[in-house]
Amino acid sequence: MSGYHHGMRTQVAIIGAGPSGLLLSHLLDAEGIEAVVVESRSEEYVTSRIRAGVLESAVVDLLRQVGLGERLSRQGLEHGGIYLQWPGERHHIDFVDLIGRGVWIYGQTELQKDLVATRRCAGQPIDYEVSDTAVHDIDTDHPSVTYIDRDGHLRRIDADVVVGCDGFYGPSREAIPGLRSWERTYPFAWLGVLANVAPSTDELIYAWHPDGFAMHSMRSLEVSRLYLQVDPDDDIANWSDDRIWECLARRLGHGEGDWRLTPGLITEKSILPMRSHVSSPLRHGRLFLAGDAGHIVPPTGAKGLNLAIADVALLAPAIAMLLCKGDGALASSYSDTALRRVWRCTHFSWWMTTMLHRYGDDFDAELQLSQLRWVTTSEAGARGLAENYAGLPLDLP
Ligand code: FAS
Ligand code: PHB
Repeated sequence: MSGYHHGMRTQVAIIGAGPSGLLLSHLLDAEGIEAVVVESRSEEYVTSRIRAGVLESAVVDLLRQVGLGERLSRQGLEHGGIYLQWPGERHHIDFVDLIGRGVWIYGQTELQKDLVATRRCAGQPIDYEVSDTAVHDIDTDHPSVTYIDRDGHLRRIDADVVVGCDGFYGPSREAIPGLRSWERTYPFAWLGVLANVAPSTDELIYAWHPDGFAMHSMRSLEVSRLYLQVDPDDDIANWSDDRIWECLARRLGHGEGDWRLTPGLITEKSILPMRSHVSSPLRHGRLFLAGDAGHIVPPTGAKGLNLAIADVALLAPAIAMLLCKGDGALASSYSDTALRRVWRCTHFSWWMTTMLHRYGDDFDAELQLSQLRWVTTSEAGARGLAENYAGLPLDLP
């Protein structure tokens, strides 16, 4: 390939500056490995998009171990469990009582800001607003990434390893020959809102309702994050703020007993699809996939972000062993090891999603209510939910 404005040489070329790409670059830096990150969107976009909100305790432990826990510990909210609800009943599942650990509420936007700041402090640039990103020669020990930078120059990065952290719509997954994929699209979507109002609950409420699922989450003691089940082809233009609050109040049990939902100023609202996707393998030659590039889960189990972090926590030492010691054992086992956790979290996310969302017929509804009664009254059932939700240990080398 000729005619490059600038060629660059590095050890690891990372496509994508989301949480997986930036955390991977941070973990590689700690291993003394140089990485370059290219990103198609702007810094402002990647640090402001509203996404996940829950971090597993093992993930928080990891972030603290690698120097990313200071603001999280100060601003994050430690939660000991969640509420499961259906009309007339609300039950607390106490994770700490059941399995000895809980979760943290810390918006993905906040983690993203921490990651961007850390990479800037390390003097490691991120090439934002690139286009036409492509991977090359992944079957050799000299893979490369080409792209057009924000000034319109054709650029090439020669590397020892390329990692696709480019999310569901990035190019890296398609570069893997013979890739196998599993896909499940659910017959509903989530309408998500961010509101400048103190949460009406101390911990997250997941509510089954005949009209559809609703959830009350939060980002802080001043900002609420709430979700409604809607039709997959619904349009946000159909949802006035009043209609949203009325629907949330009904489904979350406003007025049942002494509980009230306090409405407030909605600052963001959008509809996001509900689907599962798993790709295999997550490695071919010198190309690895991590995070949403390799898998997508419906957000009902709060697993997407946590899975992305688990992938790169596994991948960083594997790359270090490969490049620093010439030992490819962990690199060879990365895909199988990561996919075991991906399928566990995919199953749990499917389980939570199919238990809590209103679809199917009345027979399905009775099955869901029976499952909810069992999970909230059986210690074995509650422990199973707690273990999966609060996070399985990170099975790191
Ligand atoms: P990301 O998608 O975050 O990052 C990939 C990056 O690659 C992006 O910045 C993208 O711009 C970049 N990229 C793509 N193509 C590129 C190219 N050709 N060249 C260069 N860069 C490229 N998870 C939860 O746990 N709970 C939730 O409530 C939740 N809500 C979500 C809501 C939405 C709308 C979405 C889309 C996801 C949500 N998720 C949620 C999942 C989300 O948090 C992901 O799991 C998480 O962002 C995964 O991180 P990454 O793997 O880094 O992928
Ligand atoms: C969120 O706060 O955005 C959130 C929390 C838990 C979920 C999904 C989303 O299961």
